[in-house]
Amino acid sequence: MLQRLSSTTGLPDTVRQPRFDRTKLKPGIVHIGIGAFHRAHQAVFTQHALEADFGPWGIIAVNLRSPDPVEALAAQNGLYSITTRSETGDHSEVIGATVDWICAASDRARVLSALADPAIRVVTITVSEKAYGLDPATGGLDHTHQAVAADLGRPDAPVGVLGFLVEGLALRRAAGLAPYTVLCCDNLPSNGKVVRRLVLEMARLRDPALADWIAEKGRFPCSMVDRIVPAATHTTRHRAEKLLGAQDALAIDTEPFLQWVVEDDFVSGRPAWEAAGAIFTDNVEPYEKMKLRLLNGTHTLLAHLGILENLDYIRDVMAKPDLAAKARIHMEEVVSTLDPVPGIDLPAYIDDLLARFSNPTIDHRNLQIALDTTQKLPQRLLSPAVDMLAMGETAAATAYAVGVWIASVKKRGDCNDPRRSEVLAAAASMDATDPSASFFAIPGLFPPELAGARGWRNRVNAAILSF
Ligand code: CS2
Repeated sequence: MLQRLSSTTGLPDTVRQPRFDRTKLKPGIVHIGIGAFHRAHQAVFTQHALEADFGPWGIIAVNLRSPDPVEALAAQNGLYSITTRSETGDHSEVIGATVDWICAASDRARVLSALADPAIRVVTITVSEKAYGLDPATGGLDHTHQAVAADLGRPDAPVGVLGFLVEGLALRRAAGLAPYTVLCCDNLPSNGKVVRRLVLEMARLRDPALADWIAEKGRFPCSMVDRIVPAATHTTRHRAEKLLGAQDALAIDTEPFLQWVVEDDFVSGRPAWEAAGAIFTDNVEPYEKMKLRLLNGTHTLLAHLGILENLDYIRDVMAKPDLAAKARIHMEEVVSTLDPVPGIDLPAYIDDLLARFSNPTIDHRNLQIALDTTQKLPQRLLSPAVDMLAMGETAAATAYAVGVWIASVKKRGDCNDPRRSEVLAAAASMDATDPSASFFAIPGLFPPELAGARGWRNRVNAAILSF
């Protein structure tokens, strides 16, 4: 049996390795949520930034619940590989920017002491949309969210991302330290502003003076992140094993494309991520709107079309010309809701997205993208629909995409979603002539501008009835 990847593994020359001395790397970042996306995105940017401009920016990788990636990092001295895949071939790179690893569920104290450590200056986060406890109807804290409720009850024993952020900031304030910068890397619009509001709300409920201190001294830059990273499978690990000549339990496949647009507003410094290609700006909003509406909105459409057509992967959907055409139609409609994006040619961006979705070497499961659709609809499909109706447009493509979602839930008879029971109840009580009505009745899901737009709702119905 092959040995496990570790700092003593002799790797083939074809594998790109960290070009800095890992033994000299000190921690400066805590990252919360060490799923595949983080491993193929922020950790890669940090590795390349360290290569260009070495400094104390090693990552302490924290997972809130599952110990699996933490145990794997421990077994591999913090190393893992990414395989960048395209038609021109596979390229393997070992990432060594991670210097420590903690599972919060079993070692809360060590997470809190990392957050309270003056050496930590930035906390980056990828925990997915549903983990924040954001009430879509108010934009504020959802007190019924499990982790939010737990963290409000026991602020000194956090379990959720907000609880850890707030308790960590409280510890720093008590110690007379500066706060850390909180850098949200989840696909939420104005993600930094959203997290700032939620952190302040939670902090205010426990201590108004703490909230005032965070409001004054804390920084929550917005960021837009982009890279297609399918969940790893046995095939992914097998492929990595062949490239590395060693076993890598954390291996992931990803596409060549990589983008990070970050608001340059940090409390006390950051790695030279620009040396790795990150774009720093004082306004991320046009970039994130472009990405959420064109990439993610179309992804949601394609994923549910794929489910309806019994196709496994996004690339399978794109291989059907009639379905690929729907992706283009969707983007060409929604693009009219976007402001000009500095440095980006939108028609070329759309063409590039269609090519990225079609990458035949990327096995991105439709079911993975269909996960948590209720958490994704507002920013991906519903806000552009609201904008288009306000512009006097029919917003036909967004209505079609919402209809496709409803039809796919109905067909599957299941979904993996925090609002699963409500979604399945709506699917079970669909009216023959107004099939979307039970979905529009799910509290807080559709904004009033859409719930009251009869013409748009008729288009949703027509889409549902076409399947
Ligand atoms: C996808 C995203 O799973 C999903 O909902 O749309 O994860 C997408 O692959 C990334 O945002 C690409 O940057």
